Amino acid sequence: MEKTLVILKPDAVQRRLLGKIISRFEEKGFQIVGLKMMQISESLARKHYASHEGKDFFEPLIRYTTSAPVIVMVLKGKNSIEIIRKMMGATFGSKAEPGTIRGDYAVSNRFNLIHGSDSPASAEKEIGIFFKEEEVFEYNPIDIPWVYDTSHGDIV
Ligand code: 3AN
Repeated sequence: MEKTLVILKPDAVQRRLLGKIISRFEEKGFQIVGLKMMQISESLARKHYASHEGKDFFEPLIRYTTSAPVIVMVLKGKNSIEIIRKMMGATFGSKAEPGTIRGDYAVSNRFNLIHGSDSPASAEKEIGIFFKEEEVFEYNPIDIPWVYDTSHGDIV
């Protein structure tokens, strides 16, 4: 079971798309183990997007990310990082396939609604940046034996 960080960016909040986007993850079978609203500070945004520092889109990206409140979530599930990246779609709304979150709800090459960790190492780092240990919960959802086949000891 893998954990990943998802950010519903300022445009998702402003456009009242939170329920629709969160529902997709719940309906798919992922478990929400952390969730809060916050306004990302400039220093936090710079830390989160440090790998893009110096690129021409970096400053606009920082302004966008810090412009209004966001929802940050920790989602848990088998292969959650890869599956959630697929559900998000390509980086640009204009290029993302229909059926994906960005493909269905975004057209912009900057306002792309959502962030999801891109590797286990990034997920661990990003969860640590945005959540205190006590803000990430351990609980057993009652439907797990129907979301996965757990009848043989492993999770399939
Ligand atoms: P993704 O969010 O799909 O993982 P990343 O991590 O490569 O994309 O980029 C982080 C953010 O930086 C993207 N969400 C997007 O807003 C912005 N970004 C990435 N590449 C570009 C680009 N070539 N032009 C403009 N903005 C970009």
